[in-house]
Amino acid sequence: MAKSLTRKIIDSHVVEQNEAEYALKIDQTLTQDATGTMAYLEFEAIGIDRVRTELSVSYVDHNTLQTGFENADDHLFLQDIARKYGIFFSRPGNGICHQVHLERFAEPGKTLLGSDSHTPTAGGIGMLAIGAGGLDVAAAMAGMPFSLTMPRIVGVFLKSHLQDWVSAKDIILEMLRRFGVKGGVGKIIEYTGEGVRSLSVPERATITNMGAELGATSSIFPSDELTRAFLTAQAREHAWIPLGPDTGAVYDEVVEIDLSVLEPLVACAHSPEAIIGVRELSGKKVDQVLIGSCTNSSLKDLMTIATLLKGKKIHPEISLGIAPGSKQVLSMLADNGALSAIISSGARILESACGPCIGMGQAPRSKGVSVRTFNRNFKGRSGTADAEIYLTSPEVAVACALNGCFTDPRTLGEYPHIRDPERFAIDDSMIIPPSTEGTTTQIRRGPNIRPLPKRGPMEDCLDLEVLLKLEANITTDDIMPAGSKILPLRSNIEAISAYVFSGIDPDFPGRAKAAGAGCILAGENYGQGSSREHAALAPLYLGVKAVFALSFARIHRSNLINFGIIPITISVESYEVLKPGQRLSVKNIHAALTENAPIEVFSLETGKPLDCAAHLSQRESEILSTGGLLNYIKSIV
Ligand code: MIC
Ligand code: SF4
Repeated sequence: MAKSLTRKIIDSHVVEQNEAEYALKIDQTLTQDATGTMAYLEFEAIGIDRVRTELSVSYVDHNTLQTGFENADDHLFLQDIARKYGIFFSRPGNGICHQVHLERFAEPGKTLLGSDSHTPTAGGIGMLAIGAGGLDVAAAMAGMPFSLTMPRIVGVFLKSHLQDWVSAKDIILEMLRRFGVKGGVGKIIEYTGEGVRSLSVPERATITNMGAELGATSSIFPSDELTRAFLTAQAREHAWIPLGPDTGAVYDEVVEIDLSVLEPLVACAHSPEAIIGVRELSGKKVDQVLIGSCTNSSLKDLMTIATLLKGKKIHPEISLGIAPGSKQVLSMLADNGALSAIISSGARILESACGPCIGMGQAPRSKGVSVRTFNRNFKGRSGTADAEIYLTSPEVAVACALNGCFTDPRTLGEYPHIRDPERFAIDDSMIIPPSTEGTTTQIRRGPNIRPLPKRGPMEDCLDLEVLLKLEANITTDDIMPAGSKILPLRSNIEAISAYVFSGIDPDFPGRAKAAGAGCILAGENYGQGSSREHAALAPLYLGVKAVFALSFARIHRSNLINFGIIPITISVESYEVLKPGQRLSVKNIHAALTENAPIEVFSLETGKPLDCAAHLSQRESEILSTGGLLNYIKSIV
């Protein structure tokens, strides 16, 4: 049978397969600092001397705003861990993990598991790259395969090519317009067709990056001559292999996008799926414009905006912030003079890091309107609860910065066609290679780096209070918010647990602790967004033992299982009758986990059964029985 590209990579990496799941060999891993400290505490707990992957990289890009000792201590801890266990360490200032990984490490045909939901960015180079919780990444670093339910493979056929002023961001916004934030759940999105040939690797990476917002397991492009040109320009031609789908490859679903009819689009506040054409917003006042993030901070993106800003000044009512994605991009802008055009326009230059994308500075004014080239605009994520965040391409963002209001970039005149250089400036001095004398390294652990919370084996019966009833599409930012105040607590579960659901219900932590054991009730797609396992670990610390939801987002569901919280699917009827404060009894858990018997859930108020099911694979049941993935790994090694 003619195979898709995804299928080829899966087939070449399958180490075990049963009806429900595929276990894949993982070639490379990446972590970032905000999820990395936990991932490495978990790796230490597994007790292996050295990573067993082909390549593992630890990046520092999220927690770079050092308002106290915590983040700097974390950076040192991560640097020591990398030295000890054979991991490359990308120092703070070197750039955003996904941008740097694409430039310096990603390889077509290989697999990558990263403790960040935007890991699929590397799919732009033809790699099967998947986001996961830190513990799954720790297990992969220990040489264990990564299991996933076989996703449906969607072939997206790109036809023709984009018009001037319409860019790669508009392709992924079009996908979000058509399919929404749940549209990619359980799917790998494979881009193919003649239109692929008009998109460079960084443009492809913008699209695969934001496949995370569709809820997709991964997104991928073929590896072709343009991939070869990119790798050659990065002095990594040796990593290139040609790789694409067979002619007539069979897909589970097929989508067609005619690139020539796309228009500049915008994702409106507060969801990446609230898409409209920029024309419809024309004239609406904008207060802030931010350019950067792992979605749109490549050299091409930044050269485009520098060319558009050259010789002009931004609107006096606009604050424009620019964070180049990597040190490579920033130093090339400095060397070729583009940085000076950006600075002269009135832009504020931020360091090469996630920065405002994760609420680390640049919070907009109250009720402000902020236009960003980022990938997420969940309410409150910017640091200003009542601000409206809009997601756009760099072209739209610059047009807004120049005019002070939403502006169709097609009014700006001639389009600057920027091409990638034949050779990028290569200087890996901010990446510390693994040391050969790792074992003697002493790990420096600051006082905020606290041991992992432990959980014993699964109980057979649980009495749980319904602590909170939530709507659909609850994000991990809702569950465990980020931002400059909370992010420095990522290495300290006890401290960070005080902020669980703080944007929705500040009393939640106190109520959960008082209840002793509790559960959360939610609508569809519970836990969409980030891979942060703190959204499972911190609720666990507060006594949450189960989550009842109409459906779950993939990474968060795995994180719940990894920490011994049972994800239970509930019917709409049962969801509707339940109220916060009611008590539930969950029975027969052992039989449900070991013999596939139905899990039994009763309302303690009415004595009536609820319509629930725990759809677990055998591996997931075994993990839950032992009380989580760490206990499970210890039970099998
Ligand atoms: C995000 O964009 O939400 C983050 C911050 O990069 C997260 C990871 C984290 O919470 O540390 C992600 O996307 O997984
Ligand atoms: Fe960083 Fe934002 Fe990308 Fe997350 S989405 S990795 S916070 S730049």
